[in-house]
Amino acid sequence: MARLVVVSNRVGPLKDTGRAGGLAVALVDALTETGGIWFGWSGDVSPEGTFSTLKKTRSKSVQMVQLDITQADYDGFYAGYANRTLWPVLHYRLDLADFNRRFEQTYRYVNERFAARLGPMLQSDDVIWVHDYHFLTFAADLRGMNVTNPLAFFLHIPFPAPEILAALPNAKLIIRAMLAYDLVGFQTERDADNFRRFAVEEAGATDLGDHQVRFGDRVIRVRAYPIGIDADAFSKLAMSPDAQKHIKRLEKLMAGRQQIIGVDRIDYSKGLPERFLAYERLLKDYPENRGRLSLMQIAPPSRAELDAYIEIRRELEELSGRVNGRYAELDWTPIRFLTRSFPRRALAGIYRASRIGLVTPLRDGMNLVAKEYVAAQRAEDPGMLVLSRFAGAAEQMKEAVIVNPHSAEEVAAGLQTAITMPLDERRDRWQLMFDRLCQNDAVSWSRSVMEDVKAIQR
Ligand code: ADQ
Repeated sequence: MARLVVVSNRVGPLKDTGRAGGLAVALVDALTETGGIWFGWSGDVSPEGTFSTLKKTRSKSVQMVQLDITQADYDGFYAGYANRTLWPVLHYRLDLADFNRRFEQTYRYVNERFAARLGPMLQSDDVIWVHDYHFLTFAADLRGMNVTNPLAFFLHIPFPAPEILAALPNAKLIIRAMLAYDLVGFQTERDADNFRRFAVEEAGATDLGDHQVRFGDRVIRVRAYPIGIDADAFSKLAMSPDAQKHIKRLEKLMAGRQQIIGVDRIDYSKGLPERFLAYERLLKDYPENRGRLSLMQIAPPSRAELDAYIEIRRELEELSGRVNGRYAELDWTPIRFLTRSFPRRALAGIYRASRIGLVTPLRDGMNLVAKEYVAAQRAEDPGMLVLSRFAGAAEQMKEAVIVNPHSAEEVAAGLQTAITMPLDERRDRWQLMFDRLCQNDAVSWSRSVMEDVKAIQR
């Protein structure tokens, strides 16, 4: 069986530490099946950068290979082009994008350097699977080194409409470089469609139908592979003694009241200030919830060095202070805002103890929190998911209460629908979502990408 080589910005963990998410589990599973290499950035910055000695660790048939970058690479490639240019543009936020030629040059250079370091490790029948927006141009660099192996790519974040992407300088060149992959996978049909349209309308590709485009003499498969979670394992985790401990603690604290839960990295794509405003609106428009339904928002800071993130955190602290100041009672706090991370089993318990899962990104590739929340519920009395129409997950979780996160009124009304939903209806909706989660789990996701890339006629 052909070996698998996975390339992603951060690597591992190879062993399930209890913190690993569905993605790491699915990739380790795929790698273990065939044996292979997981290649990426070490997370370290050193003066030698991509010329440093490779850091290698092995667990059974899987080898982890990591590489440093320099401070200049970090600034231009990671903090620069990846997070200040591509992240906002791909999330439809042209207003936040920083277009800087140096960033783009460093990004292309770091992609080239990673390809140069991976090249010598490749065997002729390896299948290579590259992940996410850090490595859009990686395949073109490998092809430039005469690598002819099957190359698959998966984008974890959204792919915007061509009208948005056209604002990115050199978008055409970046997309043409992406057409050096054999398979380009997205979270949703809409994302795949947006890519196909840009490739055809702007980059000179031809649509062949049946999820394929032609570019030069190459045929590229472009389609949606919605990522899943390990639903069965997560559901069991929510019933584990450790999760029960958290459930008991929370139930004691809530003393018969109910809770809405939000869990997100602090990021402008997650719509957190809008969420706090919608909850405030709920207390105003539906006063029967005062003193009875609180909001717990768990949000570990991410990429804390970027100003945009510091600003959101400040805004959230201010908003929660305002809502709490206005509505808190002696024995009731409306918003609890926790800026820390939790082990997965604790999270599973927190989801299970919460009557509503509130997931309202302004844009999100998929959103695994929505799936984890549903997987963690009690079959006999499940909580309800209130989900943004702009999360990729909304394409598959139509039984959730779907809302427009930009409208505080609409989200408040959605919350009210969820909180008053009769048990029978909650059970029916939950069962449909849970069954679908189990059928489309993380392992079946990686298998379908692998099957498709291997089936490509070359
Ligand atoms: P993210 O933007 O990170 O992922 P998401 O899909 O919600 O978003 O995944 C977050 C993960 O981190 C979840 O597994 C969640 O449980 C965990 N997490 C969040 N806050 C936590 C906390 N405080 N403590 C512990 N764990 C926490 C990107 C894309 C998404 C896409 C995924 C996977 O932006 O759209 O769904 O990749 O492809």
